[in-house]
Amino acid sequence: MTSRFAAAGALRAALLSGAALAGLLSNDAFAQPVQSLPTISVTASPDESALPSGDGLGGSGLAARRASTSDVAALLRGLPGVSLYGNGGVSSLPALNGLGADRVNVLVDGAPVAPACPNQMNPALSTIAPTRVSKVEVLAGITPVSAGGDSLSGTISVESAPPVFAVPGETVHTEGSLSGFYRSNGRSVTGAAEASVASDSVSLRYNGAWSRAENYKAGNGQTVRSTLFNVQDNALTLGMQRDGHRITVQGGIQTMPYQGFPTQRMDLTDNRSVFLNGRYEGSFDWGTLDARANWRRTRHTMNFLEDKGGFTAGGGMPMDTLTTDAGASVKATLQLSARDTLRVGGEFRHTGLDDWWDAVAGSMMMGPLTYWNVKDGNRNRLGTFAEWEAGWSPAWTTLLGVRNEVVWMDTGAVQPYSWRNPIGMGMMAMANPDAADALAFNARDRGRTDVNVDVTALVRYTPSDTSAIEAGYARKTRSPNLYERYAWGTGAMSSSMNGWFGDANGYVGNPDLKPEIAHTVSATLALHAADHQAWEVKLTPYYTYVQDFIDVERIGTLGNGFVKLRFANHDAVLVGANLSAAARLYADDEIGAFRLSGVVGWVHGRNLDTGDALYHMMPLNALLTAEHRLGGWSSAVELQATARKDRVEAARNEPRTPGYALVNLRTGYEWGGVRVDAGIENLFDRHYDQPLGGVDYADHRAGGSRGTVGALPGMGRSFIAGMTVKF
Ligand SMILES: [Cu+2]
Repeated sequence: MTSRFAAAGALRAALLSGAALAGLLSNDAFAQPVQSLPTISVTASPDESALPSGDGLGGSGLAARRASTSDVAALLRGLPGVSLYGNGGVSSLPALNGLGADRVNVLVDGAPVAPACPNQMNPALSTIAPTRVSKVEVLAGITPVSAGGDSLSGTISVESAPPVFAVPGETVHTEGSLSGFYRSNGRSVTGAAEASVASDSVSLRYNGAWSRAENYKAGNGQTVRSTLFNVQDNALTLGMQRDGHRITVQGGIQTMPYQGFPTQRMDLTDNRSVFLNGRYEGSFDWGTLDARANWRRTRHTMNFLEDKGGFTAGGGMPMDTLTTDAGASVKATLQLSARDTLRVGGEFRHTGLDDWWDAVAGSMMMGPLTYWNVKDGNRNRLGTFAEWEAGWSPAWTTLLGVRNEVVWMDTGAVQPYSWRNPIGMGMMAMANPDAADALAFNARDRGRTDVNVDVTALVRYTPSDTSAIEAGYARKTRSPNLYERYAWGTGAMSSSMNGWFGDANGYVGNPDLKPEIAHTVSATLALHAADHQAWEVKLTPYYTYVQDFIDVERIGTLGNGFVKLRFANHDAVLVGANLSAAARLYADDEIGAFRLSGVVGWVHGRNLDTGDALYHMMPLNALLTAEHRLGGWSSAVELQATARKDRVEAARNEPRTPGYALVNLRTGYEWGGVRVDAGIENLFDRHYDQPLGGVDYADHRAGGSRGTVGALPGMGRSFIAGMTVKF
């Protein structure tokens, strides 16, 4: 039931599964010599439509990522259309085709994870350790409605490994692995363990991972403050199967004692997340059924780590959130005829959010009451879809889908630190705009219901065994998140606590925000050798018009170049293209196989109302990779080049960044159950600023907050070593 779209995917997808997956995780991505990507014999995995599939770079580009990062989002680096907003060391926010954070539908084991922090310190991909990830799928641009709604720019789906079962003739199956990774810059250490025991019908697995790092050094030797982290991840997976039916139950606890946020005014000082997932997969005469349920509770605490002054003067500034995500989804795939496949499904998602800041004893500003940033916030979503895929002939396939999403949200009455205005007396008196803001907020009607409609239409034409064209249109809608609508304080301090943009500006919500609607037209032209191995080229231009794009308007300044912004709807346009190519240079049994691959990305975004650039548009960038493989030994040299960033969003005082080029080396060897990895990232210790890294707020503050803040420097040279033993 593999779709005819499977070769190039819904216009630009990169998929890692099976061997490639192993590749992602074990630096072995070109396991099939010279095959650029894990192909595409994707079984119609019941959870996702058969549509998504592979694209150029995947395997080789991702190889060794696991040894080089503790951040799941960073595993995606180098995939066409992917860029990353800088955040904490394990909490980058991925963007697809220039649209990031909430605008991407990020699913972890089929479930979205709502922001449980006003700075998105605990985004979806931070909730799973890289060593537990067994499958990563990226669908950018024209995304089938069956992949999800409430997003604009595509879907990133991360899955942990399915349960393993004993094969016929094996009474009890056991397997496991131990791995360790070390990265010299920031002295980062990761340890992970996995063990499974299974019969042919019941399976139990444990996964554990622990990772920590100190502050990293930039290329000029300077330590970049607030880049440390510490995270532990434990999960149990129970699987049961019989006669084409499978049930998986998974639960886990993630604890994060600290994570620094160089671009934020606050750091994460405790984050505990508990989750429980259940899944049923069944095969029937009529097709397949996939039902999932999920529950997650996250308790998150922020304050200042040592780099930002620690718990100074009476306890710093404690900030807390408690978030519950609960939901369920059902998808059915019906093979109506040899020509027609119908996918129908529905999902319900609930998020409950409390966000409060305890009073600080003795503080005039922060007391005597608890500040409620969001109280009893809730956001609910009911989605339904139908999608019809038809294979009219071997050359022509069409896909048509419609999705409805009803989103309703509300929040309770809030409270400022103090109702008095001004605060203090005499010469010390200070205006307290939060008191008036809270009164106005509590007096207004805050409940909102959005009825959203998404549409996807795609056609694929395969004129020969060396070419394919896909073209399509998608209308995708995202309703505002709870902070975009309900963060209410316009005070300098209260507003500067909200925002996930890494710019240290202040953000104020807007209950009257409308959902943003993206209309995207895109096409993918793919040319390749008949065997899919000798060479391939793929080009995907896209054009997106976003009606009511949630951008900002300035409502004040905070000093030192920082500004106060309110979320506001504007119309916007994004134009871009992704190009990927790969070629086998040489292959023989004696000296092995050589392969060259590259990916180039370009995007341009503009606010049509103000003429301003959109925020965090990645400048022209390219990743070139030369790889060699011989038996169990694989190596690569990467050249990562990024142009200077001149177009920046004036409204947010976004910093410009110079162009740069980095060289990375890696090699890995696998024999029997043992795998060894080594590498050097940023070989020449180049000093550079990350175009989407945000501002270097922690160093700015440590330097006395003088002048205006600069861009966050990237990591200097790092030596990498890793070892995995399977048993
Ligand atoms: Cu936070």
